[in-house]
Amino acid sequence: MRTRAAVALEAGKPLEIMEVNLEGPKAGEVLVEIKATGICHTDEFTRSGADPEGLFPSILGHEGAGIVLEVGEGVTTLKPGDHVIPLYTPECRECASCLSGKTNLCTAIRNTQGQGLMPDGTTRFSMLDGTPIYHYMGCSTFANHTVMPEIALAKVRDDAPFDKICYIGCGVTTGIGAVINTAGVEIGSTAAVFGLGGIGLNVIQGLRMAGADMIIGVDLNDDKAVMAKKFGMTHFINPMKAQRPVVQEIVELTKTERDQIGGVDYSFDATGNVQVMRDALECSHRGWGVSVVIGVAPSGAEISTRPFQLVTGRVWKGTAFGGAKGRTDVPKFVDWYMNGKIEIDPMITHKLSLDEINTGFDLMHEGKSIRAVVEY
Ligand code: NAD
Ligand code: AHE
Ligand code: ZN
Repeated sequence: MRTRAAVALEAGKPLEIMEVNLEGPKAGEVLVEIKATGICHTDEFTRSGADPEGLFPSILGHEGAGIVLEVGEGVTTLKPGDHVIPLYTPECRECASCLSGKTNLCTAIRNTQGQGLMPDGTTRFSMLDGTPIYHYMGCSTFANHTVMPEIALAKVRDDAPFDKICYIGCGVTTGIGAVINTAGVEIGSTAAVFGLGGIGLNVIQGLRMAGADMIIGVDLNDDKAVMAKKFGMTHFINPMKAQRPVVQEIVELTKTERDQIGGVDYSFDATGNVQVMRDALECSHRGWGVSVVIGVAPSGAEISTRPFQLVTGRVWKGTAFGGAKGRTDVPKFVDWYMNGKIEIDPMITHKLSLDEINTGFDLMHEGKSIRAVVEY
């Protein structure tokens, strides 16, 4: 079949909207009509050329929602008409990682996924002249139709709006999951969140759900504080305007009469900046602070700190997709949204057509959007 897609032809160039060829689903695969997709900073990370795994030409996008149109041979858990959310972290329930019960990082198809290919080592997308187009994070939601492995689709209830629940495909689950699954934040905790964008706001939402007492937001853009306050941020620091280095600011803010050491119980990087990751670790409390890296850093970037920071009890962790097991947990997130337990609507600041998708990237760069969602 043919479908319309925004294709990343070269690193650093705007996406080009065009008709592409899409082959039907092979065994174990599913054809999905994408109804809506968010634009995550990770899409920009890859589009810009900063991603060591970036491939071109490719169809980016990994935060979608849609409807199953056709299933390939052997597919048993999905049927045409089912509503689904694509998973860049699949859940096969059979690999050593899934069976370990210790991680959400299913390894069943990670190798081919990282090479922009379907599990059989081929691509379903091509240009009209036959040039193959790579898949992206196993999803490619910047196409109106995509083919995905059955194990990389979460079946969700069919009364949930696509233009909102697409965000559960990455940002919402990553942010809330980082708090609940990865950090395991307890009621009454203190926390700092670096970067108040599409991920950081969901970390804040997760912290409020977990019952954190003090939620310190850090961003270079003052405008981001407005929404963060609505989601539960109690204090805001703009490091460019603060009197002291941000680590010191946070340590002072968290000192109490009884605790003269200071530092937050939990911190989260949602910027992808390695210096920020260091600050996030170092503002966490001596003896027990846990700092979670969420942001993805450009090719070649490395984190560093004095080992003393770890010797003295701080723990540095990372999270992908908020530690969520996609097929199991994503339908629950959708229920939480539909039942009013979590909020999504205010964070979707812009709705665009596929033809306007590059505007979504511009808005992100200008710091004007939280999530821009493309509706097909
Ligand atoms: P975003 O662009 O919406 O938000 C980033 C925010 O960070 C912005 O508000 C920006 O002003 C702020 N910021 C940038 N530099 C800063 C600095 N030095 N100090 C303080 N604030 C700073 O991006 P997003 O979609 O929220 O994504 C955030 C990061 O999370 C990206 O690196 C993205 O690739 C990553 N991410 C990771 C996962 C995962 O599973 N680990 C999932 C989704 C996104
Ligand atoms: N390709 C990058 C890594 C990017 C990365 O860490 N991706 C996250 C999801 S970000 C979603 O917005 C992830 O899931 N990582 C685990 C994995 O297996 O990719 C690089 O640096 O090579
Ligand atoms: Zn993402």
